[in-house]
Amino acid sequence: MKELLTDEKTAVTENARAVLVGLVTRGRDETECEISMNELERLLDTAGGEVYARMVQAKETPDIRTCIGSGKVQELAELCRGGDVKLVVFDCDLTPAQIRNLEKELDDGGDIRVIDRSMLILDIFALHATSAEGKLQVELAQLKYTIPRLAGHGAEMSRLGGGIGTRGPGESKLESDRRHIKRRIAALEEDIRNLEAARATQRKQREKSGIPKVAVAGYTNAGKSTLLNALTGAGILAEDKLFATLDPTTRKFALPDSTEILLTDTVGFIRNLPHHLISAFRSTLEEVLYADVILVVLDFSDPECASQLSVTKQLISELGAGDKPILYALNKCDTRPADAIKPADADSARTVEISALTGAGLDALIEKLAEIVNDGKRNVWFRFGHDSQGAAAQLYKYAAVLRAEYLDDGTYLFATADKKALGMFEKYLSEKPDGIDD
Ligand SMILES: Nc1nc2c(ncn2[C@@H]2O[C@H](COP(=O)(O)OP(=O)(O)OP(=O)(O)O)[C@@H](O)[C@H]2O)c(=O)[nH]1
Ligand SMILES: [Mg+2]
Repeated sequence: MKELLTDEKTAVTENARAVLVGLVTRGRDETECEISMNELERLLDTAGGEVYARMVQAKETPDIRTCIGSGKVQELAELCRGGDVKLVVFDCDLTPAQIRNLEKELDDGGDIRVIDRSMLILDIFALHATSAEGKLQVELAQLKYTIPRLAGHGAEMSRLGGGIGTRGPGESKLESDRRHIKRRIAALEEDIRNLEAARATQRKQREKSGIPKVAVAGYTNAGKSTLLNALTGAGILAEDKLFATLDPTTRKFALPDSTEILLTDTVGFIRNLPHHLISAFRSTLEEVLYADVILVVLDFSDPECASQLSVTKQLISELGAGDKPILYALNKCDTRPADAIKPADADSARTVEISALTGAGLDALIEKLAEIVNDGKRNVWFRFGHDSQGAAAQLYKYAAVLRAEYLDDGTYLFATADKKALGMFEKYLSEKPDGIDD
């Protein structure tokens, strides 16, 4: 069977106008709904569409038939008719039956398409997948999403899709044979397993080399790729779009003490990430599992910084990497509001404000990273006055002394000290003495 994801199906329909629909329910208050709707608008923009109008209904529980109440469906139909809108995007997940009912009731002979948040995210993934593995993962996620939705779709399935929510497997192909799709899913899973095996071999080689691994993770659009580019000149596509990066990229980076580390850029997180997407992209998302340290990048200029961090931390722990040391980079400090509050969820001793764009704070970030990578070891200067020469001799026992300078005001020792040594010799910690070469 021919690969379903073809270029023809990933063509963007620019400026598709859409009505966005959200629900304020018992478990989801107005603020939460608004945050999620703002994000939905950005997702739509990334997919190449634009918002015509938003509609929000407060409802204890979603309607089984149409998600929103019947009065609202009529209102929505009028809104679409008035604006000649052919696309409706629901912020919550819709069942196949809800999609069918809504499309039927909204449609007065036209061709209104109803999709949900998951389908929109899948669409963006289809648009941004570049590597073979990425494309396979997207196709798998789309097929897994589609198959339970095939039941009862009957003749409607023959409508050939186009534009937002239809990228990937074309509907007319899907109707042709359900078994075909199941076989395709099995074949995709097999291909992905093979690629995973190749990736595991690479990973093992890296592990053997003993080079510490740092995964750059965080909410989508936080600036992960920009940071990796700034540090290593990796040349990864970084842009003001959600999910610009789908494939992990790894680059070597030398810390100031010349320890080499591997930095890996990873796919971004988002709230309400569809589960089938997590399972299809598991091997890509799992990069954080094999890291020694996770560098969480946050967009400090975004008012939602704190909630984005909690989504990020939750996903990291769901992936099984919750016990790894984390360093927090509060990025975009060049454009953050003056009164931005540091998220309480981030360990303040391990938080550095940076701008991946201007380079501000990157030295401090690298220093902190080196500290964590070396498990608290730091390269520091100590000064021992003339009456503390005994202590200076002791330092040689507890730390690796890299350099000694005998100056008028005492002996200066530059050493790699671990936590214990740093504690023992804390009172001798010193600035680098003036007038000596690097
Ligand atoms: N002002 C400002 N913009 C930044 C900074 N870092 C990144 N950006 C911008 O933020 C946008 C997203 O950056 P990316 O590096 O693509 O973000 P990402 O986290 O890799 O995003 P995804 O791969 O889409 O998940 C781009 O337009 C960057 O130019 C920063 O420090 N300051
Ligand atoms: Mg990126």
